[in-house]
Amino acid sequence: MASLEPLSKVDPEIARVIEAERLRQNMHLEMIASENIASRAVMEVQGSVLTNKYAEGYPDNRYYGGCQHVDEAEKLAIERARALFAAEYVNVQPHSGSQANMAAYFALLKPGDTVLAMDLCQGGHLTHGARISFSGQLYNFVHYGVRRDSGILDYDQVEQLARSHRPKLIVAGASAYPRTIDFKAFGDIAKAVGAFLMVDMAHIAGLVAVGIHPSPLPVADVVTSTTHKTLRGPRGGLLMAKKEFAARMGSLVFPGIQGGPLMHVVAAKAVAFREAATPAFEKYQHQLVANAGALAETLLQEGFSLVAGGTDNHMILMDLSKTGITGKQAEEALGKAAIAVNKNAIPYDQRGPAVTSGIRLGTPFLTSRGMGTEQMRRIGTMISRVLRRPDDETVISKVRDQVRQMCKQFPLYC
Ligand code: DSN
Repeated sequence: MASLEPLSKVDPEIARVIEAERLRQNMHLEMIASENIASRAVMEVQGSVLTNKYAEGYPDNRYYGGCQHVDEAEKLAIERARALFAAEYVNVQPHSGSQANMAAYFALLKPGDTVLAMDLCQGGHLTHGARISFSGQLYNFVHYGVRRDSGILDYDQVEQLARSHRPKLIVAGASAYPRTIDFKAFGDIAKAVGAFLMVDMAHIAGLVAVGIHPSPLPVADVVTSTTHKTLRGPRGGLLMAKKEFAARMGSLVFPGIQGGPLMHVVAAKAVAFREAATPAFEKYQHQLVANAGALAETLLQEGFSLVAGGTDNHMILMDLSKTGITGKQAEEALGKAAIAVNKNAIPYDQRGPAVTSGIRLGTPFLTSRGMGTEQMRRIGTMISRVLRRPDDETVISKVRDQVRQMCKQFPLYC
């Protein structure tokens, strides 16, 4: 018989890990741009009996019996995502953003085909053709980047590379780009060279859902995303496409690259899409963008350089190349002050990815705790103090105390 004992009794070691991580999240300023706080409802679904169910296939067409209830959950998830993003075809089964991208590539390309995407070192994604990823090994990726003078996407370069390489697919979307992406410009270029256009909107999906960022859906053949970044759902992937790609995308996700869908996560995605259609979520998205703006303004006033001069979205990329400290040192010093960020390559970085000359900051997590622009200004000042004296334990300790005070005022789950 399956045990009804609580985790603390069955496995005290893992129970301790969870409690320690809960405390860490509660007592740190979590500023990783791709992280967020899932709602209690989303977590409740993930810890539900749906985790017990096998449901290979799609609603009303499964390889297992007893799927009537999980079918309903998946249909709800599909319908809600379709309404939220005005999508023609939706697949909620990809386990991750990487697998959504893999399914899209397999559906549109043959090994060796040429693809044009943003370089990881310029702010792109790992699965957009980095050599260490399956994508870079299977396909002939050509990369575009941002302009050296402005840090803004170089649409002229995209067009020129598209015309000279004639890619079968153009990929737009970024993991470290703080400005609005002109999806229409990408659409026009793709059309001009007869390429498919795929947009990976993982970072900005929440902003797109409420209309703060222009949607890629009207111009892209395929749109992929994760559901746990600004969208604030469970950790997972999402794939949307024009209806002519529906059958191919469906068979590539399952059985092409995945087996049974994680029905507890699929149902949690349905909950997240419902939450994302509420006025409260729209208000939250506006607040996280305002928060990023206030933080950027403070850091600029403190004399720091920001890639692309600031932000239009939820993230900031600090350029530390003229400060004498590396991204790695900055991440470590801020970590000691209980501020969690990630070192990140800046465009044209002279240092390697394990060191870098930048750090990436994001506001989704802190905004979900209820913090506003006033807190962001204070955090900007704290970050500045630490980065000016990264080896000064007294400064770090004082900032850590301030962080703790702020965290107590904005508990993780009130
Ligand atoms: N690893 C993700 C991020 O942190 O941005 C990219 O998908």
